[in-house]
Amino acid sequence: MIKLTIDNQQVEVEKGATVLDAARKAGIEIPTLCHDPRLETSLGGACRMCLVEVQGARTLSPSCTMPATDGMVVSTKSERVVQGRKVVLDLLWSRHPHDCLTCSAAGNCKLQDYSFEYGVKGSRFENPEEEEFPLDYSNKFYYFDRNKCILCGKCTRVCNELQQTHAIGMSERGFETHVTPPFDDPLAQSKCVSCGNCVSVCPTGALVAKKTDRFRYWDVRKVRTTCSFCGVGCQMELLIKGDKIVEVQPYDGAANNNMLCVKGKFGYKFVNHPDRLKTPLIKRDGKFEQATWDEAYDLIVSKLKEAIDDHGPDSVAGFSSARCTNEENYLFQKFLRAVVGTNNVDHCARLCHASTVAGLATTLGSGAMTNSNREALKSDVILVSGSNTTEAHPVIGAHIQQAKEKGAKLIVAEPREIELAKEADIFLQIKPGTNVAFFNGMMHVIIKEGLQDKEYIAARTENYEELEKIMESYPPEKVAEICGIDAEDLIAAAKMYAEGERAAIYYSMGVTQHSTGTQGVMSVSNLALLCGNIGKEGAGVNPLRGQNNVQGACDMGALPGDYPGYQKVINPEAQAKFEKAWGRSLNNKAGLTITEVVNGVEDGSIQFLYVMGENPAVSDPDTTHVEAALKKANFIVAQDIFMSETAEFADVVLPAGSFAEKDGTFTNTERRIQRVRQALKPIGESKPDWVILTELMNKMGYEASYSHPSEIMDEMASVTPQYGGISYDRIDEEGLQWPCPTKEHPGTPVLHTETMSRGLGLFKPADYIESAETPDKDYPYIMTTGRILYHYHTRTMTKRVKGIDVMFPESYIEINPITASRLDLADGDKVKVASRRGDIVTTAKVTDKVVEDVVFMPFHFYENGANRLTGTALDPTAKIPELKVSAVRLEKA
Ligand SMILES: Nc1nc2c(c(=O)[nH]1)N[C@H]1C(S)=C(S)[C@@H](COP(=O)(O)OP(=O)(O)OC[C@H]3O[C@@H](n4cnc5c(=O)[nH]c(N)nc54)[C@H](O)[C@@H]3O)O[C@H]1N2
Ligand SMILES: Nc1nc2c(c(=O)[nH]1)N[C@H]1C(S)=C(S)[C@@H](COP(=O)(O)OP(=O)(O)OC[C@H]3O[C@@H](n4cnc5c(=O)[nH]c(N)nc54)[C@H](O)[C@@H]3O)O[C@H]1N2
Ligand code: SF4
Ligand code: SF4
Ligand code: SF4
Ligand SMILES: [Mo]
Repeated sequence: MIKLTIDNQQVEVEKGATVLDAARKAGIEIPTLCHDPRLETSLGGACRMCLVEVQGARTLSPSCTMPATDGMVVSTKSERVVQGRKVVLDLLWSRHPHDCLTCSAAGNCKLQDYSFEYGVKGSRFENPEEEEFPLDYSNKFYYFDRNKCILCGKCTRVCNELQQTHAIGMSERGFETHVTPPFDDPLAQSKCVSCGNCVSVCPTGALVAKKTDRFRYWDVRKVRTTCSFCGVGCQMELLIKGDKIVEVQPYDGAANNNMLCVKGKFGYKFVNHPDRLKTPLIKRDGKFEQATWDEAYDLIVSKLKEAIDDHGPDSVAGFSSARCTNEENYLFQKFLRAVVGTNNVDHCARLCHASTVAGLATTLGSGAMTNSNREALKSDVILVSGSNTTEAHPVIGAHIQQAKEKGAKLIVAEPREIELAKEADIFLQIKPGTNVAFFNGMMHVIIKEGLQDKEYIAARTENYEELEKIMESYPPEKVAEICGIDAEDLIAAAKMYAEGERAAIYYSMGVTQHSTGTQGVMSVSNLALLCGNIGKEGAGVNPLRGQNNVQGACDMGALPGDYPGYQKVINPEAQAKFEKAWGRSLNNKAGLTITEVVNGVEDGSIQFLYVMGENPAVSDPDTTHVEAALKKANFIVAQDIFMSETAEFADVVLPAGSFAEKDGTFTNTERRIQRVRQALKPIGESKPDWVILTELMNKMGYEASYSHPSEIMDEMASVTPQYGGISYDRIDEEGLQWPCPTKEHPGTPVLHTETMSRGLGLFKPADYIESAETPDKDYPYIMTTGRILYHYHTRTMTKRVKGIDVMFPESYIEINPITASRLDLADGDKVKVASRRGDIVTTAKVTDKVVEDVVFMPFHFYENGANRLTGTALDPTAKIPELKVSAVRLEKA
């Protein structure tokens, strides 16, 4: 430890700390314009606002780069220091417009604040001839005003060091220095991904979010909450003026390190969009009419009772929502199980990580991400497969890129040349549907080279013999042939992974959404076990969970076979436990999955379907079939924040409050339970989902009296062992990671450290099986589907964010240039795409991201959507559809 004196105060800090760190530790405020604790210290010191005086030194020094040393005596407020800072401000004003009166950054500007504090009104050095630079207004979400730039360099460093997009830098020298994309291109033509992380750190009004509402920063309220898009679980503050969100700023949560992506930062405008559902609607003669809550409830209750009485409780089914809170998911499944008497409850995890839940539960005993978001920074090798991380989990993608820049090795196994593939040490462009062969090939090489972790295998696993036997038949040449890769690359990747001390695997839909998805997941687990990579910091098997609360929806038992906490409905002890807790006798037959419910709706065995926060008319495979079923349905309730394509088929539509209008919790991909806080009154007559569900329980004669979601949390913690120690008090500032069984438990960042949840890690080898559909003469191309950075799923929210909608208004298909020329297609041409399910006309996007016989479509669109083409082949264990492989035919339209 190092001891120094600052402003007569004794301070002790670790070696390596700067004087600024030491002062902050002692609670002494030193002004800074360019400092950000996340950035590399040695590159700081640009603004010189943090000058301090060190006893014995001739000149003042910036405290942010000066190492604290033993015995140092520092003054942060001496007359010399104050004069020095005034000169800094004076110089800044010499080139800065006096626009504070009309500047939209006023109130959120450090230059303004410090000028006030130090009494600096303008500059002695002012140059009235200064030319005025035009604004760069080209980006859809923010603009750059070079006139207000003070060259602190924070934005460029955030973009380069943290976000890792390298879109902007400092150009030229001396008086001409300025922030810009390469070649002085406009921002819109740069690599910028509109994350806004530069905007969030700009200390002045140089980088500013475009605003639709004029507001002053001193007029807004800030409400801390959790992002409602993806599973990274970024923490943010909503800036509220009146009844509107006017801006979003990142907050420094454990999962996001003060970063956001474009959706979190700029995608909030759906909340106050005029299209929000504002009253209940009842369909009469094919047309929706406004109704009161009582009318809607009465109709729902009578139809629900009719279905139960005439056809039994199993004629009722519900889709719960990974967009809703834990508390709402808990109530939804409780409603179906305890009030209706059926286990027919499922949600989008079925289309997503059902194979992870099944696969990892078998091999490790817990179907969740083993490690934490920011542990990528501790890995020395990172293998990414079937995860387009920088687009689907952007903040985790940035962490992986940071790790790579710090020296970690990166291996990417993917059918598309995604962003991470461009930076990878080894990129294996595997054919869609060949994961099991690929992972088996990796293991074959590792075993052959003797690189497996023999001690770990002996101590912590079982069934190794079977693995060794099956892997024998996957020599690199054979696997290379199946996967369409180079055998040498496979060998090199296997060695690189095996030689890592802390080798992490990140995977997502490219592994799970296959008819062999569960085997793909278990193969990932086999590979990690083989090299002793489970139970270790910086390593692990990391399924990136997709939706903001899909981890929580699974944890809460929105699954047909599981009560909260994965307690099985077929287990009599679990049944007895919940019968006691809920005071009703419960059904011990596992319920139906999403795709089975859709079939049931079509054949009439499901009479009543309750859809809360899901949009299967767009997100389920084979849209034509789904629509036919929904059209035939006897009775549908849709509870949503917008009139979704699914809600159009409903008989009753209930308007729900969005994430900004309710309290609750979301559980992110790293199992962290984080608070969601109400910032606005529900829009119109809408009600938070938990209120609707509570009222419906009572209407159905089941007493429920929750006055706040924290009471639901307390009930659910009492029946869910993993959440046993969670309460709102404990997670107020920082969320906790489950398992957290008791009030004293600190939460669990890394799973399976001592033993696996199931005891020993189980090797579950499988042979490679082809996808259900492979290309043939009639349908010669493999189509794979997925996401893009800007849109979120079925676009109910992102199509209502203007900037996003303008950029990606309609569906398209990625086609390799050779394939395009074979079909006489140019970029932007219309192309007809047909599969065995149907055909669509979309726009060709010619790119070498995909290889010749593979095409890719984002699935976000309803019109000419990818799911018109996808099929319903299922993984037999997890019942997840094969959304990643369909055979298609292309022709110029
Ligand atoms: N911007 C945005 N972010 C999102 C979402 C969103 O809609 N928009 N949705 C969220 C949700 S719910 C989820 S589940 C996640 C999904 O996150 P990801 O799984 O990362 O997203 P996808 O684009 O579906 O698929 C990832 C990659 O799998 C590859 N792939 C296709 N077939 C195969 C294969 O056979 N093997 C391998 N190894 N790879 C293959 C595709 O080329 C694609 O790049 O994203 C979450 N984040
Ligand atoms: N071809 C293809 N299809 C796919 C995939 C793929 O990769 N390829 N991926 C699949 C995956 S991984 C997933 S997760 C699914 C996602 O499929 P869905 O879950 O159906 O998609 P979302 O658009 O997220 O639907 C959520 C709905 O909830 C509403 N909503 C938002 N917030 C709230 C709220 O607070 N309360 C209520 N009541 N409603 C709310 C939204 O308006 C929207 O209508 O799609 C799947 N479909
Ligand atoms: S950037 Fe700050 S100092 Fe400059 S005009 Fe705007 S509020 Fe004033
Ligand atoms: S918005 Fe993000 S990607 Fe674009 S310049 Fe700023 S930090 Fe870089
Ligand atoms: S990375 Fe995910 S959680 Fe974070 S801001 Fe983006 S969408 Fe929201
Ligand atoms: Mo998902």
